[in-house]
Amino acid sequence: MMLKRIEAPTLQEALTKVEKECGKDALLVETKETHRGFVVVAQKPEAVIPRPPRKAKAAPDWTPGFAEVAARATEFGLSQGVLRAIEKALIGTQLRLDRTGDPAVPRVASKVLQALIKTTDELSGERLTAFVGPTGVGKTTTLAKIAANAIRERNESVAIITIDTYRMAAVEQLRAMAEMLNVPFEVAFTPVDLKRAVQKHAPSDHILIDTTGRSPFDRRAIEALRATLQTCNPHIAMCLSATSRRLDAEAALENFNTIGLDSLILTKWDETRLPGEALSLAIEQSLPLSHITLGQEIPDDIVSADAAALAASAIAANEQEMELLL
Ligand SMILES: Nc1nc2c(ncn2[C@@H]2O[C@H](COP(=O)(O)OP(=O)(O)OP(=O)(O)O)[C@@H](O)[C@H]2O)c(=O)[nH]1
Ligand SMILES: [Mg+2]
Repeated sequence: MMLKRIEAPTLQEALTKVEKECGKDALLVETKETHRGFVVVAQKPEAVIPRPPRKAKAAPDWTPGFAEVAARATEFGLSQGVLRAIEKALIGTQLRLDRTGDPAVPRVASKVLQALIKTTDELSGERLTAFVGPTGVGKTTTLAKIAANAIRERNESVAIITIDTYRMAAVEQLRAMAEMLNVPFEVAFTPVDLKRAVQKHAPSDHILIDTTGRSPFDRRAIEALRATLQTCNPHIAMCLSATSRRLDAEAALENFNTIGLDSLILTKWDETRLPGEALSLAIEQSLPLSHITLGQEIPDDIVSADAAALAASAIAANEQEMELLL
């Protein structure tokens, strides 16, 4: 705040000074009498940060039979757009939506949501995958989890390549992980290096490529990433933090999609109370989800995206309730 302290022997003189120094519309923050006269603390009007007008959020007018499901799913973060799509699908059925209390509504709503969530297990069959996304979303950690699980669960061979040479610490972070997993590790500084490294490890079941985190608004960096990855044409797995604000997540998906996204991994699911926001975005953008990551532990804190389980957690308050409904 730009405050000005003005002192004068009389209040009138102080106010005249305020007007002269801060203008006619100055705000008087404080006026007090002292043993020497008056002190006025004033604020220049242009220093006042205008508050955006608060838009009253209209309560969505759900059909009575759907309102309870909608309220619960909204608490999970599911968007109005997705909820409208579910409601629309229910209106076409024989369910009674004109009154509350039909126990079939959450069950059918969950099934509809399940159908809306596209999932893919392509990554487990993919030979060459690059992990892209904004800074710090968990690309490197997720890559390590996926590598470890391919080795542990399917006894497959993995090679790791990083093109994240932007920070040396990032190279060392991944080198340490590769050593821990006992898999070959390559650093590619140029597109030619990348091509060579991919050729060298062609016999591996999986080649996982780590990339530099980029601001979704740094179009040049994203374009450079696209051009580099084009040399080997990998499956592009986008990592998006489930904690991202909706508008930012939307921008991230839109801008990274210039690379051509094949699948989505929602990370940091454990760090948000509204995971439905990111889930809704995946649905709205028709991006298939491959994994959800739930913590920092490598390799345990990752699960394959399961549409039925995701829908159940979005619609039903708890599993017990879901069991009763099924
Ligand atoms: N709570 C939580 N933390 C995670 C998860 N995934 C990654 N992290 C943490 O997020 C931080 C950043 O992870 P990184 O894997 O380095 O992220 P990155 O996207 O590779 O980061 P840059 O390469 O710098 O862009 C680390 O502290 C990870 O342990 C997750 O699912 N949940
Ligand atoms: Mg990284």
